[in-house]
Amino acid sequence: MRDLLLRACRRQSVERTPIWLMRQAGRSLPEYRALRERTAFVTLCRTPELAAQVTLQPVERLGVDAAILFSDILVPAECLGLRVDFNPGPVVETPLRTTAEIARLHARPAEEAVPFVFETVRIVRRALDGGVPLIGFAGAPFTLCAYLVEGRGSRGFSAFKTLLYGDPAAAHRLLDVVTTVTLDYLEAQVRAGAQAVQLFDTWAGLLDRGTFREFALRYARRVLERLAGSGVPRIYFALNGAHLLEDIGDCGADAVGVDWRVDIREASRRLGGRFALQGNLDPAQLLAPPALIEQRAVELLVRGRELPGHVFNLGHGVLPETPVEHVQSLVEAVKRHGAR
Ligand code: 1CP
Repeated sequence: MRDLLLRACRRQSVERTPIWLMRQAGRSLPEYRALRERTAFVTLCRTPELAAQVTLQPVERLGVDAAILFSDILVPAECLGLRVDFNPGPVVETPLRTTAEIARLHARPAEEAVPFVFETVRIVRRALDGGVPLIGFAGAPFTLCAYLVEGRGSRGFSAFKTLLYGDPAAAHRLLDVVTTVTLDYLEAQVRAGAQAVQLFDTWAGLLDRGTFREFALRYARRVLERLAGSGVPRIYFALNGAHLLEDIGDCGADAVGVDWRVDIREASRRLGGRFALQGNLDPAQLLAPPALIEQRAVELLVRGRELPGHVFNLGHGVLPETPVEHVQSLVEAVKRHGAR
């Protein structure tokens, strides 16, 4: 197996810095756009053969060192009986707003509620056949709850914050149920064959340190610590989390993703030097000409050599308008200059 990613996450020695990219599947790939012209996003997520095909597209086209399961963070909402549409981001049909709605929630086992996810994992693993590892993922409990309460992506998530600050007991009850669902969902991905997992805490950066610890970190840590026994590397990524790094040091993961707003060496210091780091090129750098992309890649690789482990990635997802040739040139540059 080409296990550079797994070894880098575990801070073991690697011959070369591995690279994969958040949102490496999706609109920047012509073959994804072609499939999407004919097929709705939810259908892609719910049809194992199609989801597997999309998962594999960037591995074939870009030569990245890992595949990441193609799905969406809102898929496990189905374990709670909640309906989600995509337009293009997730929209929850009836957002959870009252204590009574939260008290009524009941979690079904993920293997029963969303079996297509685990079938996708099995198909991808067979197709990869000992090649690059497959990363499973979930939204962190805080971020998933943000969508369940707000109903959709939002600038400040004020409905969600109204619940957090106005009725913390109900918020904790919701976070608790969602944590159970998230853990079950990730454990089932690992049983099906996922070889690493990433927890995306996309909206955690909306919080100050104290509320981050209370409503986000606590629940992410519960998921990550309970996955320790599964033996797969665990990555925690909080977007916009530079002000939270000292706290993120308590997340219980093997590796921490950082966005581009912070120098990755400073991030490592503030995390106590205890983690492999993943990141952190600004996704918009990929809009520049390939020669400049190569320069930025080399600079980041040099910084990465000072870390206990480095997984090259962007600081957030590939922008849909990125020319695929530019993404390819980034991967080639990391492979050419990434010896460690
Ligand atoms: O129209 C389309 O084709 C759909 C666009 C799209 C795609 C390609 C969405 C809707 N989701 C995805 C796939 C996806 N989502 C992956 C696949 C694997 C890969 O990275 O290649 C992953 C890991 C996610 C996770 C995800 N979905 C996150 C966490 C990571 C992040 O980006 O911060 C979040 C916040 C979402 C919500 C979401 N889903 C889709 C969109 C456009 C959004 C964000 C916008 C919003 O909040 O409204």
